[in-house]
Amino acid sequence: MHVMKRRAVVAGLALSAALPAPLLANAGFAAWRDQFAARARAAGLSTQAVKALGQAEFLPSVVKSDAKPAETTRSLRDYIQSAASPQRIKGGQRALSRYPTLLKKIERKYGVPKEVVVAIWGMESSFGAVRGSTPVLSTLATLAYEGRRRDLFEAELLAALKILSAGDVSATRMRGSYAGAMGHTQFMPSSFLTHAVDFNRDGRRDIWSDDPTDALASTAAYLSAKGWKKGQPWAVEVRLPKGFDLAVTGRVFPRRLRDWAKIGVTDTQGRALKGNAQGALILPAGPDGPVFMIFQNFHVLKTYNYADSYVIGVGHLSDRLAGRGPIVSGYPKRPWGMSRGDRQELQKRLNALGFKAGRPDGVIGEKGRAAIRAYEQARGLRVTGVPSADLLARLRS
Ligand SMILES: [Ca+2]
Repeated sequence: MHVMKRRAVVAGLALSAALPAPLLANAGFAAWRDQFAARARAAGLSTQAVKALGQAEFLPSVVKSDAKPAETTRSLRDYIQSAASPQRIKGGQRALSRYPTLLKKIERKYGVPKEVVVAIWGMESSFGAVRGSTPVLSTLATLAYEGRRRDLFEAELLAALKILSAGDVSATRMRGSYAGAMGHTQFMPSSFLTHAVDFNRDGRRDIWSDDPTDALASTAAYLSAKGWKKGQPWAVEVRLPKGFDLAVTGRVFPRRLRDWAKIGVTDTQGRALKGNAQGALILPAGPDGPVFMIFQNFHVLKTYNYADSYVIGVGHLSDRLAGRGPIVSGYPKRPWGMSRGDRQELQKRLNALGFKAGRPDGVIGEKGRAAIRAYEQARGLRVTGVPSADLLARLRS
């Protein structure tokens, strides 16, 4: 869901804005809240919902959490090892064997593999163990009032009030994370309104209860609505031939599998790729790390959480739950043949020249590669989009 987006936004915020002087629960918040309640009343939301908003509190801890970088930058290897840890794989297997009928029904209805649904469940709340216990109205009201992304959080607050008006849950039970993400698979209220389903047909879309039925079905419904392609993987690990022209890699350059086969791309066993499915190559740890052929479902998962590492983590966990093996490739100590400091410098220098390479975190992804292509084009160089020590040397001179 937008959980993912939410996190990306939060991370961006942390960089772009210094935290204003400490905000206190004060008259300002109460006045803002009451004004918002009046708006909600005028918009036709239920008396009960409006009343619940009147009891929302300012939560300094939520502001503090929002100002903190969402995730320290971990290497791809660390991220994947934690996403698909033995413990989480075991938890996923337990979930699969605990809810076989439910998961089968969900898969049949929405076309999303049960392992993918369970993998998201594991990543978002450790299979329901950590769903978040902060009152959602207070969280969203605090974030909206605090103001760095007021429009976004006001919209989410309004969506939360609509959920209350619809009677899916009581304000007391409507709890979630410090970002307002709710339930087993951490839906933001706006995603809930569009995608949540009452799968057990008790008249309420209940993603908060211990019973994960509605939450898991809602997750599959969400992915289906975002274009999940039945029967296609999110990605497969592949191998590139020696001397492969890396200029053709990147999310923005899809080709048919059989066309990739023609230029020597194989599966990890060295077998030729077959078929007309469109795939693109991504190199999240450079050409010496794991190389993935990504498909449409990769992009679908990105709508849940925009970070490539998240998508790879969820996707790989789902593969493991489906009985497929670990990632074959090792991880280079120096992705793209550069130290982390050098990769960060490369990003900074491109940014300084007006080529938007993104946050200088040392992880050179699609944005960084697009910036390199733009730089190469502008300088009349061969356009490759490939980060390298030579390129850094050129940028320094
Ligand atoms: Ca229900």
